[in-house]
Amino acid sequence: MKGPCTPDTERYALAKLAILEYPDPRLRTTARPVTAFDPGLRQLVADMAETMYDAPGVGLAATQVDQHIQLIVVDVSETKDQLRVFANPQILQASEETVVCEEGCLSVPGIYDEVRRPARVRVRAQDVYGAAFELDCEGLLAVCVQHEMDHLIGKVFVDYLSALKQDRIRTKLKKRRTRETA
Ligand code: K2U
Ligand code: ZN
Repeated sequence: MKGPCTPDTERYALAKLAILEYPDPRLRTTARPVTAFDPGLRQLVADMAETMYDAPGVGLAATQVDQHIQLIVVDVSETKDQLRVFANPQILQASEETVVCEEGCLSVPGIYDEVRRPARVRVRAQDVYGAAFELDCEGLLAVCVQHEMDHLIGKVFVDYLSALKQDRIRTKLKKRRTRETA
């Protein structure tokens, strides 16, 4: 897959990575900053993008593939050819205005529920070469970036739901896993 962030000089064999499933405790890990902007990072980005597109999803955090560094990939485009890579993302500003969006998560398969988040965020991050940038996000991009950045601090969208709903989700996923492994 040759994405916008992959220069011609570097081509990668792609791998679909295993996605950790809630309530796996590794999803609660706080990611550490990215410091090595090297071919290894670009390989991980290529594999995360492949995994995200295959799922399919519009975002994926390194935490979800058991790599505990501050790295997320996002592509909310219709054409699925606008991959955005955020290393060491920080939210600089968030709007007072909020939106409620029905969210899902590749780590919580089959579960969808409403979460309220700031409608617009200004994000500062580094690209895959370490170059800093700032981006104003709104719409699905704003929701997705906030959802992915939550993963980097060990948060999953179900944490915003009631204790009762969280209990039901854990029971439902446990039953499904038991059925699948039976
Ligand atoms: O697991 C993930 O982190 C990928 C998430 C990203 C996301 C969650 C909520 C809202 C927007 C993005 C999703 O599983 S990707 C699947 C999806 C696709 C379109 C809209 C919502 C969710
Ligand atoms: Zn998620």
